Amino acid sequence: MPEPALVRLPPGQQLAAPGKWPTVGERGSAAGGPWTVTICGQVERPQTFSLAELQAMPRARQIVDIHCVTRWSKLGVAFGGVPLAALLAPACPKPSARYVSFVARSLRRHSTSLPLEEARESGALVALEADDRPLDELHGGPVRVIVPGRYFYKSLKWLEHIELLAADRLGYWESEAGYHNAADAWLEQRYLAPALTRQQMARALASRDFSGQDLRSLDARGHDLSGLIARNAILRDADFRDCRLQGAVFDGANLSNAHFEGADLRQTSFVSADAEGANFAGADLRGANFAGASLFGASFYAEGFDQAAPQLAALIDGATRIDPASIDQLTPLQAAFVVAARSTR
Ligand SMILES: Nc1nc2c(c(=O)[nH]1)N[C@H]1C(S)=C(S)[C@@H](COP(=O)(O)O)O[C@H]1N2
Ligand SMILES: [Mo]
Repeated sequence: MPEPALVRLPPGQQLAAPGKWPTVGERGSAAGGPWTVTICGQVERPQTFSLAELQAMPRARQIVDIHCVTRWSKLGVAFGGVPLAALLAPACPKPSARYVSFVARSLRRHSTSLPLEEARESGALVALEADDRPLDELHGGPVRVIVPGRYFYKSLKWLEHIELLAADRLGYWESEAGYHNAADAWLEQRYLAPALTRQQMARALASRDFSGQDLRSLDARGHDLSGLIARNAILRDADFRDCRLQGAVFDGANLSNAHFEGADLRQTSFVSADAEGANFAGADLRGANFAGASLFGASFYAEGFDQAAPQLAALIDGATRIDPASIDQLTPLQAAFVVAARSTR
Protein backbone atom coordinates (compact mmCIF):
# COMPACT_ATOMS: atom_id res chain seq x y z
CA MET A 1 0.00 0.00 0.00
CA PRO A 2 1.43 3.43 -0.82
CA GLU A 3 2.31 5.55 2.17
CA PRO A 4 -0.33 8.22 2.84
CA ALA A 5 0.99 11.59 1.68
CA LEU A 6 0.50 13.24 5.09
CA VAL A 7 2.88 10.83 6.81
CA ARG A 8 5.51 12.00 4.38
CA LEU A 9 4.93 15.73 4.92
CA PRO A 10 7.33 17.39 7.38
CA PRO A 11 5.83 19.93 9.81
CA GLY A 12 4.58 23.15 8.23
CA GLN A 13 4.71 21.83 4.63
CA GLN A 14 1.89 21.57 2.08
CA LEU A 15 1.65 19.60 -1.15
CA ALA A 16 2.20 21.53 -4.38
CA ALA A 17 -0.45 21.05 -7.04
CA PRO A 18 -0.07 17.66 -8.73
CA GLY A 19 2.24 17.87 -11.73
CA LYS A 20 3.62 21.27 -10.67
CA TRP A 21 7.23 21.87 -9.90
CA PRO A 22 7.89 25.52 -8.97
CA THR A 23 11.21 27.09 -9.94
CA VAL A 24 12.93 28.74 -6.99
CA GLY A 25 15.98 31.00 -7.04
CA GLU A 26 18.11 31.36 -10.15
CA ARG A 27 16.46 30.38 -13.41
CA GLY A 28 19.39 29.39 -15.58
CA SER A 29 23.08 28.60 -15.74
CA ALA A 30 25.89 30.83 -17.00
CA ALA A 31 27.34 30.44 -20.49
CA GLY A 32 30.66 28.66 -20.93
CA GLY A 33 32.35 25.84 -22.80
CA PRO A 34 31.41 22.19 -22.60
CA TRP A 35 30.02 21.23 -19.19
CA THR A 36 32.46 19.77 -16.67
CA VAL A 37 32.22 18.84 -13.01
CA THR A 38 35.41 19.05 -10.96
CA ILE A 39 36.28 17.63 -7.57
CA CYS A 40 38.88 19.76 -5.80
CA GLY A 41 40.10 20.98 -2.41
CA GLN A 42 41.05 18.45 0.28
CA VAL A 43 41.52 15.48 -2.07
CA GLU A 44 44.57 13.40 -3.06
CA ARG A 45 43.55 13.32 -6.73
CA PRO A 46 41.52 16.20 -8.11
CA GLN A 47 39.15 15.06 -10.85
CA THR A 48 37.38 16.60 -13.81
CA PHE A 49 34.45 14.79 -15.42
CA SER A 50 32.87 15.68 -18.73
CA LEU A 51 29.12 15.34 -19.07
CA ALA A 52 29.63 12.26 -21.26
CA GLU A 53 31.81 10.67 -18.58
CA LEU A 54 29.15 11.35 -15.93
CA GLN A 55 26.47 9.93 -18.18
CA ALA A 56 28.49 6.76 -18.71
CA MET A 57 28.91 6.05 -14.99
CA PRO A 58 26.71 3.51 -13.16
CA ARG A 59 23.50 5.28 -12.34
CA ALA A 60 21.23 5.07 -9.31
CA ARG A 61 17.53 5.84 -9.40
CA GLN A 62 16.14 7.24 -6.19
CA ILE A 63 12.65 8.37 -5.19
CA VAL A 64 12.98 11.67 -3.34
CA ASP A 65 10.46 13.95 -1.62
CA ILE A 66 11.19 17.63 -2.32
CA HIS A 67 10.58 20.03 0.59
CA CYS A 68 11.12 23.72 -0.17
CA VAL A 69 11.72 26.06 2.76
CA THR A 70 8.84 28.20 1.41
CA ARG A 71 6.50 25.40 2.54
CA TRP A 72 5.63 23.53 -0.65
CA SER A 73 6.52 19.89 -1.01
CA LYS A 74 6.48 17.63 -4.04
CA LEU A 75 6.58 13.95 -3.17
CA GLY A 76 8.03 11.01 -5.02
CA VAL A 77 10.22 12.48 -7.76
CA ALA A 78 12.44 9.80 -9.32
CA PHE A 79 15.93 11.26 -9.65
CA GLY A 80 18.56 9.43 -11.67
CA GLY A 81 22.27 10.07 -11.40
CA VAL A 82 25.60 9.18 -9.87
CA PRO A 83 25.69 8.73 -6.08
CA LEU A 84 27.92 11.45 -4.62
CA ALA A 85 29.85 8.83 -2.62
CA ALA A 86 30.73 6.92 -5.81
CA LEU A 87 31.82 10.10 -7.59
CA LEU A 88 34.09 11.12 -4.69
CA ALA A 89 35.83 7.76 -4.35
CA PRO A 90 38.37 8.15 -7.17
CA ALA A 91 39.36 11.60 -5.84
CA CYS A 92 40.46 10.04 -2.52
CA PRO A 93 39.28 12.66 0.00
CA LYS A 94 41.97 13.47 2.58
CA PRO A 95 41.26 12.86 6.29
CA SER A 96 41.15 16.66 6.64
CA ALA A 97 38.08 16.84 4.34
CA ARG A 98 35.13 17.49 6.65
CA TYR A 99 32.75 19.59 4.56
CA VAL A 100 31.63 19.59 0.97
CA SER A 101 30.76 22.79 -0.85
CA PHE A 102 28.84 22.61 -4.13
CA VAL A 103 29.42 25.54 -6.49
CA ALA A 104 27.19 26.34 -9.46
CA ARG A 105 27.99 27.51 -12.94
CA SER A 106 25.64 30.47 -12.54
CA LEU A 107 26.00 34.24 -12.66
CA ARG A 108 26.39 34.60 -8.91
CA ARG A 109 28.36 31.36 -8.56
CA HIS A 110 25.68 30.10 -6.21
CA SER A 111 26.84 27.62 -3.59
CA THR A 112 25.73 25.53 -0.63
CA SER A 113 27.56 23.22 1.75
CA LEU A 114 27.10 20.20 4.03
CA PRO A 115 29.21 18.18 6.46
CA LEU A 116 30.83 15.52 4.28
CA GLU A 117 29.63 12.59 6.39
CA GLU A 118 26.05 13.84 6.25
CA ALA A 119 26.22 14.37 2.51
CA ARG A 120 27.37 10.77 2.07
CA GLU A 121 24.89 9.28 4.54
CA SER A 122 21.90 11.20 3.19
CA GLY A 123 22.34 9.37 -0.11
CA ALA A 124 23.12 12.59 -2.01
CA LEU A 125 22.96 12.24 -5.76
CA VAL A 126 24.66 14.06 -8.62
CA ALA A 127 21.49 13.99 -10.69
CA LEU A 128 21.13 14.01 -14.46
CA GLU A 129 17.46 13.00 -14.72
CA ALA A 130 14.11 13.60 -13.07
CA ASP A 131 11.25 11.17 -13.69
CA ASP A 132 13.36 9.40 -16.32
CA ARG A 133 13.97 12.48 -18.48
CA PRO A 134 17.04 14.71 -18.65
CA LEU A 135 16.78 17.57 -16.15
CA ASP A 136 15.43 20.82 -17.63
CA GLU A 137 17.70 23.81 -17.38
CA LEU A 138 15.11 25.53 -15.12
CA HIS A 139 15.53 22.72 -12.62
CA GLY A 140 19.30 22.59 -12.73
CA GLY A 141 20.04 20.65 -15.91
CA PRO A 142 22.28 19.25 -17.17
CA VAL A 143 23.49 18.29 -13.71
CA ARG A 144 22.43 19.22 -10.17
CA VAL A 145 22.82 17.94 -6.64
CA ILE A 146 19.95 16.25 -4.80
CA VAL A 147 20.20 15.96 -1.00
CA PRO A 148 17.28 13.90 0.38
CA GLY A 149 15.72 14.97 3.68
CA ARG A 150 17.07 18.54 3.64
CA TYR A 151 15.22 21.61 2.51
CA PHE A 152 15.70 21.91 -1.21
CA TYR A 153 18.13 24.84 -0.96
CA LYS A 154 20.81 22.23 -0.20
CA SER A 155 20.15 20.76 -3.66
CA LEU A 156 22.34 22.94 -5.87
CA LYS A 157 21.37 23.50 -9.51
CA TRP A 158 23.96 23.56 -12.37
CA LEU A 159 26.74 21.80 -10.49
CA GLU A 160 30.25 22.76 -11.60
CA HIS A 161 32.57 22.28 -8.60
CA ILE A 162 32.54 19.86 -5.68
CA GLU A 163 35.03 21.32 -3.24
CA LEU A 164 36.07 19.40 -0.15
CA LEU A 165 36.95 21.64 2.78
CA ALA A 166 38.54 21.33 6.22
CA ALA A 167 36.29 24.11 7.59
CA ASP A 168 32.76 24.95 6.51
CA ARG A 169 32.05 27.82 4.09
CA LEU A 170 28.46 29.05 4.24
CA GLY A 171 26.51 28.93 1.00
CA TYR A 172 24.64 31.75 -0.72
CA TRP A 173 21.22 31.49 0.98
CA GLU A 174 22.81 30.52 4.28
CA SER A 175 25.03 33.61 4.40
CA GLU A 176 22.88 36.15 2.50
CA ALA A 177 19.40 35.26 3.68
CA GLY A 178 19.77 33.67 7.11
CA TYR A 179 18.70 30.20 5.97
CA HIS A 180 19.54 27.56 8.55
CA ASN A 181 22.79 25.79 7.72
CA ALA A 182 21.51 22.39 8.86
CA ALA A 183 18.22 22.54 6.90
CA ASP A 184 16.65 19.37 8.33
CA ALA A 185 13.05 19.51 7.05
CA TRP A 186 11.79 17.18 9.80
CA LEU A 187 13.25 19.40 12.53
CA GLU A 188 11.92 22.50 10.73
CA GLN A 189 15.34 24.15 10.61
CA ARG A 190 14.28 26.92 8.23
CA TYR A 191 15.92 30.12 9.41
CA LEU A 192 18.38 31.22 12.02
CA ALA A 193 17.07 32.92 15.14
CA PRO A 194 16.15 36.60 14.78
CA ALA A 195 19.00 38.77 13.59
CA LEU A 196 17.48 41.78 15.35
CA THR A 197 17.98 43.07 18.85
CA ARG A 198 15.00 44.13 20.94
CA GLN A 199 16.08 47.75 20.56
CA GLN A 200 16.19 47.52 16.77
CA MET A 201 12.72 45.97 16.78
CA ALA A 202 11.32 48.64 19.08
CA ARG A 203 12.80 51.43 16.96
CA ALA A 204 11.39 49.99 13.72
CA LEU A 205 7.94 49.49 15.25
CA ALA A 206 7.84 53.07 16.54
CA SER A 207 8.87 54.57 13.17
CA ARG A 208 6.11 52.82 11.14
CA ASP A 209 8.38 53.04 8.11
CA PHE A 210 10.15 49.80 7.27
CA SER A 211 10.94 50.69 3.65
CA GLY A 212 14.02 48.95 2.30
CA GLN A 213 15.06 47.71 5.75
CA ASP A 214 16.19 44.21 6.63
CA LEU A 215 13.84 43.26 9.47
CA ARG A 216 13.72 39.52 8.98
CA SER A 217 12.13 37.62 11.88
CA LEU A 218 10.70 40.86 13.30
CA ASP A 219 8.31 40.15 16.16
CA ALA A 220 5.44 42.62 15.75
CA ARG A 221 2.67 40.40 17.09
CA GLY A 222 -0.42 42.28 18.21
CA HIS A 223 0.86 45.76 17.35
CA ASP A 224 -1.20 48.55 15.84
CA LEU A 225 0.66 49.29 12.60
CA SER A 226 -2.17 50.69 10.48
CA GLY A 227 -0.79 52.75 7.61
CA LEU A 228 2.65 51.10 7.87
CA ILE A 229 4.93 51.69 4.90
CA ALA A 230 7.12 48.67 4.21
CA ARG A 231 8.04 48.96 0.53
CA ASN A 232 10.78 46.49 -0.49
CA ALA A 233 11.46 45.60 3.15
CA ILE A 234 12.91 42.21 4.02
CA LEU A 235 10.36 40.72 6.41
CA ARG A 236 10.99 37.05 5.90
CA ASP A 237 9.61 35.01 8.80
CA ALA A 238 8.27 38.19 10.47
CA ASP A 239 5.40 37.79 12.94
CA PHE A 240 2.43 40.09 12.26
CA ARG A 241 -0.18 37.90 13.94
CA ASP A 242 -3.20 39.84 15.19
CA CYS A 243 -1.71 43.16 14.01
CA ARG A 244 -3.76 46.08 12.79
CA LEU A 245 -2.32 46.74 9.36
CA GLN A 246 -5.21 48.43 7.64
CA GLY A 247 -4.00 50.32 4.55
CA ALA A 248 -0.38 49.22 5.02
CA VAL A 249 1.89 49.04 1.98
CA PHE A 250 4.09 45.95 1.52
CA ASP A 251 4.76 46.46 -2.20
CA GLY A 252 7.86 44.59 -3.38
CA ALA A 253 8.57 43.34 0.14
CA ASN A 254 9.95 39.91 0.92
CA LEU A 255 7.37 38.31 3.18
CA SER A 256 8.27 34.68 2.70
CA ASN A 257 7.01 32.55 5.59
CA ALA A 258 5.71 35.67 7.37
CA HIS A 259 2.78 35.23 9.78
CA PHE A 260 -0.38 37.30 9.31
CA GLU A 261 -2.85 35.06 11.13
CA GLY A 262 -5.71 37.08 12.57
CA ALA A 263 -4.34 40.40 11.24
CA ASP A 264 -6.50 43.26 9.97
CA LEU A 265 -5.30 43.63 6.38
CA ARG A 266 -8.20 45.56 4.92
CA GLN A 267 -7.03 47.63 1.90
CA THR A 268 -3.46 46.48 2.50
CA SER A 269 -1.24 46.46 -0.57
CA PHE A 270 1.00 43.48 -1.39
CA VAL A 271 1.75 44.46 -5.01
CA SER A 272 4.66 42.40 -6.38
CA ALA A 273 5.48 41.16 -2.90
CA ASP A 274 7.12 37.78 -2.37
CA ALA A 275 4.68 36.12 0.03
CA GLU A 276 5.78 32.52 -0.55
CA GLY A 277 4.87 30.37 2.43
CA ALA A 278 3.17 33.30 4.20
CA ASN A 279 0.17 32.52 6.39
CA PHE A 280 -3.00 34.63 6.12
CA ALA A 281 -5.38 32.26 7.94
CA GLY A 282 -7.98 34.25 9.86
CA ALA A 283 -6.79 37.61 8.44
CA ASP A 284 -9.25 40.20 7.17
CA LEU A 285 -8.23 40.65 3.54
CA ARG A 286 -11.21 42.57 2.24
CA GLY A 287 -9.95 45.04 -0.35
CA ALA A 288 -6.35 43.83 -0.08
CA ASN A 289 -4.30 43.87 -3.29
CA PHE A 290 -1.99 40.97 -4.22
CA ALA A 291 -1.40 42.03 -7.85
CA GLY A 292 1.77 40.40 -9.14
CA ALA A 293 2.52 38.78 -5.77
CA SER A 294 4.26 35.42 -5.56
CA LEU A 295 2.17 33.06 -3.44
CA PHE A 296 3.81 29.62 -3.71
CA GLY A 297 3.01 27.75 -0.51
CA ALA A 298 0.96 30.60 1.00
CA SER A 299 -2.08 29.73 3.16
CA PHE A 300 -5.42 31.47 3.49
CA TYR A 301 -7.10 28.97 5.78
CA ALA A 302 -5.89 26.52 8.37
CA GLU A 303 -6.65 22.86 8.80
CA GLY A 304 -9.86 22.36 10.79
CA PHE A 305 -11.64 25.39 9.32
CA ASP A 306 -15.42 24.96 9.17
CA GLN A 307 -18.60 26.74 10.20
CA ALA A 308 -17.72 26.16 13.85
CA ALA A 309 -14.27 27.76 13.57
CA PRO A 310 -14.56 30.54 10.97
CA GLN A 311 -11.64 32.38 12.58
CA LEU A 312 -9.31 29.87 10.91
CA ALA A 313 -10.10 31.25 7.46
CA ALA A 314 -9.19 34.56 5.87
CA LEU A 315 -11.97 36.99 5.11
CA ILE A 316 -11.80 37.52 1.35
CA ASP A 317 -14.33 39.27 -0.87
CA GLY A 318 -14.79 40.37 -4.45
CA ALA A 319 -12.62 43.43 -3.75
CA THR A 320 -9.64 41.30 -2.71
CA ARG A 321 -7.36 41.29 -5.72
CA ILE A 322 -5.46 38.06 -6.35
CA ASP A 323 -4.53 37.38 -9.98
CA PRO A 324 -5.16 33.97 -11.55
CA ALA A 325 -1.39 33.50 -11.97
CA SER A 326 -0.91 33.89 -8.22
CA ILE A 327 -3.86 31.63 -7.38
CA ASP A 328 -2.25 29.06 -9.65
CA GLN A 329 0.78 28.95 -7.33
CA LEU A 330 -1.31 27.84 -4.35
CA THR A 331 -1.95 24.24 -3.38
CA PRO A 332 -5.21 22.92 -4.88
CA LEU A 333 -7.14 23.17 -1.58
CA GLN A 334 -5.92 26.71 -0.84
CA ALA A 335 -6.70 27.78 -4.41
CA ALA A 336 -10.21 26.33 -4.20
CA PHE A 337 -10.80 28.17 -0.94
CA VAL A 338 -9.69 31.52 -2.39
CA VAL A 339 -11.72 31.12 -5.57
CA ALA A 340 -14.85 30.21 -3.62
CA ALA A 341 -14.38 33.05 -1.12
CA ARG A 342 -13.95 35.66 -3.87
CA SER A 343 -17.11 34.62 -5.68
CA THR A 344 -19.50 34.12 -2.76
CA ARG A 345 -18.77 37.05 -0.52
N1 LIG B 1 22.46 27.34 -8.48
C1 LIG B 1 21.37 27.45 -7.68
N2 LIG B 1 20.92 26.36 -7.05
C2 LIG B 1 19.83 26.46 -6.25
C3 LIG B 1 19.17 27.69 -6.04
C4 LIG B 1 19.68 28.83 -6.72
O1 LIG B 1 19.15 29.96 -6.60
N3 LIG B 1 20.78 28.66 -7.54
N4 LIG B 1 18.07 27.77 -5.20
C5 LIG B 1 17.86 26.66 -4.26
C6 LIG B 1 16.52 26.65 -3.70
S1 LIG B 1 16.15 27.77 -2.47
C7 LIG B 1 15.61 25.70 -4.05
S2 LIG B 1 14.09 25.57 -3.25
C8 LIG B 1 15.86 24.78 -5.18
C9 LIG B 1 14.80 24.97 -6.22
O2 LIG B 1 14.96 24.05 -7.25
P1 LIG B 1 13.91 24.06 -8.44
O3 LIG B 1 13.94 25.44 -9.05
O4 LIG B 1 14.32 22.99 -9.35
O5 LIG B 1 12.55 23.79 -7.80
O6 LIG B 1 17.12 24.98 -5.76
C10 LIG B 1 18.16 25.31 -4.89
N5 LIG B 1 19.40 25.33 -5.64
MO1 LIG C 1 14.08 26.95 -1.47
